[in-house]
Amino acid sequence: MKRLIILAAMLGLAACAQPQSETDLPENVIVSGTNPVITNQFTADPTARVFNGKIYMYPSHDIPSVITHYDGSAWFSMEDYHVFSSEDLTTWTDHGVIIRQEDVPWGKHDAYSMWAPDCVEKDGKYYFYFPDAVAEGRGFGIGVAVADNPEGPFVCEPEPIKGVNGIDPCVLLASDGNAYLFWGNGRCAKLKDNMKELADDNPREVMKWGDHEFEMIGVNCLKGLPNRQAEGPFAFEYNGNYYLTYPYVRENTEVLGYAMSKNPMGPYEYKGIIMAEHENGCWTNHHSIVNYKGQWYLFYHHNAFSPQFDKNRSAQIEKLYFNPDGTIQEVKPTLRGVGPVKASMKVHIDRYSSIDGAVIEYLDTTDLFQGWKTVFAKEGDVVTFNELDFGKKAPKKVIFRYKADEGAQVALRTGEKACAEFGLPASSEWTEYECDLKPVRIKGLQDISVALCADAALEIDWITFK
Ligand code: FUB
Repeated sequence: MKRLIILAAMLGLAACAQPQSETDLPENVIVSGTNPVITNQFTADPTARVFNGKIYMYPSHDIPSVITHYDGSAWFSMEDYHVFSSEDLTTWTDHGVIIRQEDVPWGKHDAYSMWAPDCVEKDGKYYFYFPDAVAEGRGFGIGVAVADNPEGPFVCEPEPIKGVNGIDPCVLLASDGNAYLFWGNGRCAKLKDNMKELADDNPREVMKWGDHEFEMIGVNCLKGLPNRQAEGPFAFEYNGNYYLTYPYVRENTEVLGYAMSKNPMGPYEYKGIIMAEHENGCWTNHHSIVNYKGQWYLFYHHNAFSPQFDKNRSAQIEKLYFNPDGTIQEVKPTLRGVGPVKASMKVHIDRYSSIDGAVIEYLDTTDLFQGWKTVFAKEGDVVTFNELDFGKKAPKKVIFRYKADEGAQVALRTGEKACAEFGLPASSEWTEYECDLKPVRIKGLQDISVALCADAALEIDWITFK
């Protein structure tokens, strides 16, 4: 047996084995495929980058509020950064903390102000840009930390970038050979080749604050465009156009808008909305746009795991499409997200693609990271979960994790077709119940629906197939 295991390991067979369930996975691996993407902590302001064929996400890391705003209200509290990576947008590895507020030589070590970051690669080095409250003086500086690998270890530069005060850095590596730093409210300046300082030939503007005159380096690319409380600029280049995308307040809360230009430093022309206000009133949104394996994606955030406090946000992903003229089609937030979900995984149907009658509730109101459940009551209540991957081999069983005081009759459909009905016995506790799927054979990518056949109180946590 031992010889067989060694042979299997030599052939790489062990490495190829698929995890059977989410619970078999190491602690730092998160499987979701749906929104929110990361389900074990808050992940705001997600910047996605592709390095070495993998997608890396550098979000900021909200925690429950430990500091208060000047008006006494609970406020953003962020003490460190994690980095996550994925090859399939479903299975995410949390590489752990890359920088803590105590590691920043020039930062205020108890400010909890590690807001939206970015990371870019140049000549084999990874440059991580992050805002932090400065220890000396007031406001935010932007720091750089450098690593040989996208997951670190990152080493902080001793000083923040000189001439930059503000938040939310984004670095555009433009096809003109220059790197441009965008930050704050759409301000942009060219970086030196060392990626750590502003170039000497940047334009300079003299600004006035009351009687006080001061000089700002670079240009304000959002001057004259819709920009009320704009922040979080994310710039990228595609098909000969530069895009400056940014959150701003259109009415009461933030939308994601964008402008286009033929030059990295503008002038930019406003083009419209990428994502409208969050319907639940979550005040901020913050995003990045990335092409991974030929598909464009919008990474953004929402307060799904913290509906009562919108400063605890979570990263979500949607597909993004361009029109032939280069403009961007508006993106709607979904629960289903973009990651492939295998029928053999726990399929959380509460991350539905469509719903009729059934309602979604938190599983455990004392620990929202436990996720959600689908609550059925009336005959015909139904949820549909799109693009569930059954692979080439039809499963023989379906397992429901459910509760139903009096039992319930449910139907499983693929597309429009009802394919099987199951009687779930009465259970007031969460229970896993296995039903025979034979002779139904479900293969390939399928939209599946779960519907209640007759009035009953039924709650489903997840279903899975084997
Ligand atoms: O995460 C803190 C701040 O909220 C970010 O820097 C802004 O873009 C907004 O998302």
